[in-house]
Amino acid sequence: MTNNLYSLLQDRFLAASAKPSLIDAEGHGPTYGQLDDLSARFAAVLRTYGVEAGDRIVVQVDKSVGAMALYLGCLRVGAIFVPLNTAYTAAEVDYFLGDSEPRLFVTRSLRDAAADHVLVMGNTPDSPLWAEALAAEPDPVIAPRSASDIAAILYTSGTTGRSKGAMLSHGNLTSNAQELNRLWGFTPEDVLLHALPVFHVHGLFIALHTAFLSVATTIFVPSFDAAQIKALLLKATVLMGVPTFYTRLLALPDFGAADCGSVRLFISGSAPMLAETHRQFEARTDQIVLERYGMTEAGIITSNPLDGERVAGTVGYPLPGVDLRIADEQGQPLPHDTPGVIEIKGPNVFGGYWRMPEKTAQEFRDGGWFITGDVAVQSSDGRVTIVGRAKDLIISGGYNIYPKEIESVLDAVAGVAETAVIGVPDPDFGESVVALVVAEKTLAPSLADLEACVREQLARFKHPRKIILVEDLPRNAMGKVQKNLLRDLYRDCLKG
Ligand code: MLC
Ligand code: AMP
Repeated sequence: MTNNLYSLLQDRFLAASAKPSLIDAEGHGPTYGQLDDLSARFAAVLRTYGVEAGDRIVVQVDKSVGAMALYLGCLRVGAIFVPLNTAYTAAEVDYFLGDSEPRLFVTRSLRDAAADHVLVMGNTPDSPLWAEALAAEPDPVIAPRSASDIAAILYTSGTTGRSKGAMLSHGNLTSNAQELNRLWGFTPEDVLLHALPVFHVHGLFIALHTAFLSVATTIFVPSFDAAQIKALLLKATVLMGVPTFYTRLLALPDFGAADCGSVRLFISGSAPMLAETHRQFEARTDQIVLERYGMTEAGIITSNPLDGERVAGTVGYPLPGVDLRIADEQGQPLPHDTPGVIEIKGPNVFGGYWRMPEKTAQEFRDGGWFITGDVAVQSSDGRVTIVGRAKDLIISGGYNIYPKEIESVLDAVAGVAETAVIGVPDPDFGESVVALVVAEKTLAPSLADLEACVREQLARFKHPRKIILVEDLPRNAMGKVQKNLLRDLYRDCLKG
């Protein structure tokens, strides 16, 4: 018996082979049978490049049916899929290639890179790798995999500024997909509206695996455009998104209940949704958004209920099979209603960071508890409310941005003495990045130098919306920069 996730998906796909799988806004796209066939062709091509089970395949391509067939092809071969944000700069990508040592790097345009083979794929079937797959004979073999074999590595930035590759196994992905399928009541009649990127767990695993397992049809659009989503909601039953999706829909003056008649479920996560957004959404649409909480390292961890009460500002209950506790800094469990860090254990929790045993050991406690870094309270009935973060992290439009990474880039600019990067409230993205820079006494850097350096090295979404030169940074008695004071001081600096 194999635990390859694709074997489970294939059973479902072939039982509903005539059903549309991933369709575009006009309703065109492969059936589940055709998606299975296309993934077998990608698997054949991977094997011609010598890809074997356990090899890494780094993929930085646009969202498309071909990209998803490539992902499924990797599962078939037992290769490890390593998706990268399309916004990453060459400098960022080079780090991931060096760290993961892939057999193949699939990219949008040809470039020199540290991989055995560099293959090009665009978002149309005539682009090189996709065309090669279409011309190949389907390879029906599905590599046997155990539940603990790695299916994907997803890089997440770290508080040290160095990205870590979270290793997710076939067992991790399968258990979370099955649980969510039940919990959110997915059926083959569902139509999922999908506007998320497919290089993060939200768009790739949480959304797609759930739809795939129930052979629901997915309307698969390249990115989020509020007016287009409003129109497509008329054909959908479920929308999954980050809070920015909902604030942008609410910003459309004519968005309301008439647009949502066929939708049974609106789900939000990846960042906190303001209680005010929940309230406005319900007032405008008569629908209560179901908020859930997740993480790259574990997929979905808690969810508000499908049938019970959905409470704004809370993230609901631990998924069945997930053990969750609120603990102090030493890992001692705390009583109900007492703030502490969320620690979790369960079949969805990753096995560790790629080639970083020490980092992995730091983030797990004895007994296998993973320290999430999110601060929450849990009420006596088990409901979890996130109240803060123990990790220095900014979440902008659902993307995680680690201040340390930006500080390291700015610190290296000539004339910079020290820096502090903070998140300030932003009505669209939830939080936005602001950098405070202290210049050296003798040589001050220009704003243009600082901006140029950031532009060259970091993806656009990480760029500070404002860089402010300051005299000094406030510190506590231990000499640590007091970011909470800076966040208060500069909270309105982007306004006006
Ligand atoms: C785009 N930009 C962003 C940004 N997205 N800047 C900061 N934060 C973001 N999230 C940049 C663009 O490059 C552009 O630069 C400018 O900001 C404005 O772009 P836009 O056109 O308004 O943005 P858009 O392309 O519409 O994207 C916004 C978005 C997108 C919210 C739709 O960011 C998105 O899809 N986010 C989802 C992220 C996600 O999937 N997270 C899940 C992580 S998994 P310029 O040059 O034009 O100024 C996870 C676990 C879990 O967290 O629980 O799910
Ligand atoms: P990522 O590492 O990109 O997977 O982001 C995971 C982080 O997003 C979590 O550790 C939380 O800090 C945050 N997050 C996800 N969902 C929610 C939510 N519903 N409310 C608050 N924070 C969330």
